[in-house]
Amino acid sequence: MDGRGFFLLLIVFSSVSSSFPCSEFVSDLYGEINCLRRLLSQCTSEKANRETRRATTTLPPSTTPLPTTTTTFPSTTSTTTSTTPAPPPSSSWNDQVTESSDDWPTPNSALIIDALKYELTREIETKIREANKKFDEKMASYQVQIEMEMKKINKEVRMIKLKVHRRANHEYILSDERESWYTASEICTQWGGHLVTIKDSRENSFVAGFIPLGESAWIGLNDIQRENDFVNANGEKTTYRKWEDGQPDNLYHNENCVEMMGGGEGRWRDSLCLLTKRFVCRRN
Ligand SMILES: [Ca+2]
Repeated sequence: MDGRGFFLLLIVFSSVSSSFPCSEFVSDLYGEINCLRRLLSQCTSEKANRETRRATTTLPPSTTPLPTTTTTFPSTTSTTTSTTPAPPPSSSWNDQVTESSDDWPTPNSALIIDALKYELTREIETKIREANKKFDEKMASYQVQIEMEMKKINKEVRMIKLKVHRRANHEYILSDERESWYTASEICTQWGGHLVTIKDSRENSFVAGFIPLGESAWIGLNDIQRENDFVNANGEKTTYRKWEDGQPDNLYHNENCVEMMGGGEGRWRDSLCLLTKRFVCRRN
């Protein structure tokens, strides 16, 4: 008997007896309480059974007549006859279980989820590799830039520490580092001047005085743009020259920068611009 049947039975019983269940115990409070407890226990048990059946299977539409129940109050025993619905055929049972499991992953949906996870993982890993590669390239680029800036700063610091020679409102320095003519020209510009322009014999002797004997240094004169058309690094036009005998010879057709020999008269030679030598800067 289900809960609904039981309650209908109570209603029928009440209407027939025209009195509240267990009303016979009005004068026996202990007996009435026991009677009501039994009724409550039956209701609770029926409700639990009904919920259990609903959770495990779906009952077919009920065409079964209400069970026939006979209960005698206030008897301590009750006789209950119920008609239990026959279980569905095994094939129908399996179908119902399958249908009730639609919300759960089937083997196919599990495979799809695994495939999606695999693709997503691969895509994320690819993105991470690309990001790491870009980061490494950026870092390498920054490192090269930093090293170049550090070299530049170190050169400037060394230039600042050099002894400054003064003459006729000009300042001269002789580098202690050796550089190509091109790099020497850039460093002199950073210092605020140019590779020295020699305008006359007095200036030539002054500069030759602080270049050690046996060494040489780049000056600003060059014919890089046009062969044998010598100009100065600062663009100033000069006519004074102090060549060694046989110079400029443009040896191997590739000597376009001028160096001054140290000590003595400070004679000049044309030389390969890419050779590294000390150099003299001048600024106003
Ligand atoms: Ca030349």
